[in-house]
Amino acid sequence: MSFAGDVRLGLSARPKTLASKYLYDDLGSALFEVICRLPEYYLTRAEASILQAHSQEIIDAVGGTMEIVELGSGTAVKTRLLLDAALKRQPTLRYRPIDISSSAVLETTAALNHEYPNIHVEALTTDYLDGLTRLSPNGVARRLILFLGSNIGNFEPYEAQRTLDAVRQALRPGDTFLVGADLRKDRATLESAYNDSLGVTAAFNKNLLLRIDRELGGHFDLAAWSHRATYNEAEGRVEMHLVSESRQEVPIDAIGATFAFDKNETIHTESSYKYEPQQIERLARDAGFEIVRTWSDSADAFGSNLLRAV
Ligand code: AVI
Repeated sequence: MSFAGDVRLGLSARPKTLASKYLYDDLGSALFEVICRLPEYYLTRAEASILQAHSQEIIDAVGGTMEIVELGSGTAVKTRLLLDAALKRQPTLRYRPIDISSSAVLETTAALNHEYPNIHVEALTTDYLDGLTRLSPNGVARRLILFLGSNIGNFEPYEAQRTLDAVRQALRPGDTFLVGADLRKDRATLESAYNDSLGVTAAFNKNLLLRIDRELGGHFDLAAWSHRATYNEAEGRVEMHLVSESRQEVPIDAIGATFAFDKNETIHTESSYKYEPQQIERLARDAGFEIVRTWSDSADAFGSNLLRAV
C-alpha cells in the first residue's frame, strides 16, 4: 500500500492511526538518531553496554565460522562490536544488512567497505520479510541474524511472531538469532524515555504530520497538535499519539479528502512493546528456537537474547 493509501485508511479509521514506519523519512531518521543520545532514552545505551561487555561471549556462543545478517542496517557502534568480535575468530566475514531504506544501506556499505577490508558487505534493499527469503545459501558457514535496538517492540505481537517465524525459515538447525528487547519496568522510567525534556520525541512524532504536508499536500498546522506518550500497562506498551488541540478539519490534496478531528481526538502513531522474559521465551519456542542465553545491563532495563534454531 502507498503512503497516500495508508494515510487515507488510517485517518478514516476509529480510533485514527498512522503506521510507525512512516516516522522514518530523512528528517525522522535524523531525529531518531538524536533520540538515541538523549539522557532519558536509556534503550540504546543499555544495549550498547551489554554488547561492549559481552560481544565476544555472544560470538563465541554462536560458534564456528559464521556470516552475519542484520535486519536494519547498523551503521552504529553496536553492530561493529559484534563484527569485531567475529573477526577475532575468523579472517574474513560476510555481512548482509537488510533495510528498506536505500540511503541507509548505501551508507553502511560504503563505511564498512572503507573501514574493514576483511568484511564483504552484501546489502539487500528491501523489507525484512522479503530480504529473509532472498538470502542466498551460506555454504558451511553458520548464519547469525541480528535484530537490535528493540525494533521488535514496534511490531504488534502477531507481527513479532511472524518475523520470528520468517527468521527461523532463513536458518538451519544450530544457526542463531540475536534479538534485543526492552523490558517491562516502572511507568516513570518508560514515560520519561518517550517524553524527553528537550522535546525531540515530540518533534519526531509531529514530523509525521509535516511529512504528510510535504509529500501529500496536507494542511496540518503543527501548532494545533501536541505529542503524548503514555504507558498502557494492560497491553505492556508505550503508545505515542498526536493530540488535536482543537476541533479542526484538515484537507490533504493528494488524497482529495478532508479529515475532521474533534478536540482531544488522537492519532495513534506508534506502539513500543516492553517484554517480560517469559514472553520472549514463548515467542522463541513457538517459532522453533531455544534460548541459549540472555544478557542484560546493570539496571536490568534491556535484554539481548541469543536464540538457537532447533
Ligand atoms: C525504533 N524503536 C525501537 C524506538 C522505540 O523505542 O520504540 C522508536 C522510538 N519512538 C520514540 N522514541 C523512540
